Amino acid sequence: MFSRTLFSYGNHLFRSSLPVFSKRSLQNQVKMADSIIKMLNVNLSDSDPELYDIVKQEKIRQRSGLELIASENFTSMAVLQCLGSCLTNKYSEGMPGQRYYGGNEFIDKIEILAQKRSLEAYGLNSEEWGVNVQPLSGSPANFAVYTAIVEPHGRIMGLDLPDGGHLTHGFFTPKKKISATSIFFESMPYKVDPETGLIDYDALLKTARLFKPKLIIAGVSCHSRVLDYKKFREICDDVGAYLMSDMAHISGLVAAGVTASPFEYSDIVTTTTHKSLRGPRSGIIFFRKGVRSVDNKGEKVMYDLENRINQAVFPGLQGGPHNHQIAAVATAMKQARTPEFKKYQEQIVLNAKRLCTGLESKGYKIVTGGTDLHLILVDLRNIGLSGAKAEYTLEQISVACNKNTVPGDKSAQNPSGIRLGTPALTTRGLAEEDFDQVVNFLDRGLKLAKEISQKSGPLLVNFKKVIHSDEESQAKIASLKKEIEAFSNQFPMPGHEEY
Ligand code: DSN
Repeated sequence: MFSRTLFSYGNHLFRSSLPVFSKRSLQNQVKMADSIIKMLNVNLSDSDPELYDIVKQEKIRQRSGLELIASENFTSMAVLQCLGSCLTNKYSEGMPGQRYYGGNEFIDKIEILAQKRSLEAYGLNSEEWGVNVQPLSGSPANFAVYTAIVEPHGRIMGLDLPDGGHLTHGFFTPKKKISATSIFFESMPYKVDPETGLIDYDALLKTARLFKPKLIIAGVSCHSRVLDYKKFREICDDVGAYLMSDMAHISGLVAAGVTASPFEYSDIVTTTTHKSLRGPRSGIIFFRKGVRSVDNKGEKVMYDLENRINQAVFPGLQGGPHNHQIAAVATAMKQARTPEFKKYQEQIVLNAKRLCTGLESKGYKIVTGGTDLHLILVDLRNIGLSGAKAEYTLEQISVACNKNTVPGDKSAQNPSGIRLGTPALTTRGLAEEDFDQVVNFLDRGLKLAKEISQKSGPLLVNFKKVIHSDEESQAKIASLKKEIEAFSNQFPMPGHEEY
């Protein structure tokens, strides 16, 4: 159409103001454009068979194995469609209505929808809470909060990583500052009681009074009990700190109302959106608005978190938001308000409890003696197996989980436990009786690991050698893997059939 319009004009003056194209060169250009578009419209399977094949193998792995990593899930077709949409093409630095790029009419609508639905999913009133849906994931969300409200080298307290906290909550070792939180801020960990595995709130209060942090984090990466947010609030008030709750692991359970909500007591709540919430990989920051406190003169002290947090995300730490992720968050938050989602979250907890009692009945020790949530932490010290050997053996039989420190562990490099979570398999429709079978597989896998460990001795490197060379061990692994894959393949998975 472009070429026809241009060549239909006979007016010399008009033509002289345009670049001069010959008919042939325009036809060539159109041809070239056609061939570029053709190339860009080729399916992955044809344009890059090598990569397509790897993606397909990953899909088969996800489907034929037992996915017990507590932080993973299988997201919906609607989320996958947002992630694979044209929204990935757009730059939109800034906030809705105040962008540094043109062409954001629809992107604004999407971000506003994601904000509105995020507040609704947690029953929040927009007078009291604001939300930023632009963080690329949980770690950037947490770092944006610290950047916003804690000055460089200001003080932060979070649960120690070996005790179940997250890296971004400030992890460092005597030899090295590991997390950027501990490099750019001063972090002081609090701990769980090594006997009970429960958070030691009295010790936290004592340390907080001495350390006087600007921010205390109530959040975990591996802890199976409900946090006492009220107690955290009291401790924060005692020392004048902000309370940030990182609900990444439990944000689906919170949205469904099947566990305690951190919102009542927190100043700030961060979350990822891909764990129990079952959305895309992304991050969100909720922050309080309105009155923070009343001073001794009776004057209201207002929260001033909104601009600080928004500016810490952009331009402080990030560039253009990932609009495909934000759209996917919007649709995941819509799903989170359905009755099916509530049932799903209830089933996650029922399944975790069944997994826990099943393993206990076979002699495994569960840290804290149980679970209220979506995960359990198995302490393998009483069976004499390291977390790494357990994880590696289970991986060989198509069971995915992760090695994890247990309270009292000296080294995060050589942890004594494994963390098991139920959100992903619950998405595939497994119910309690199916978890009895999962327990059976886990028990057989761990017994096999113990057997191999007796042949290999303590070192992981020798253990791996035995797994891959000892014929008897290999035969047992192959047979168990086959059984597990046959079991797992019975259950459906959401998403594209093709990949
Ligand atoms: N890596 C996540 C987890 O597995 O808990 C937390 O970010």
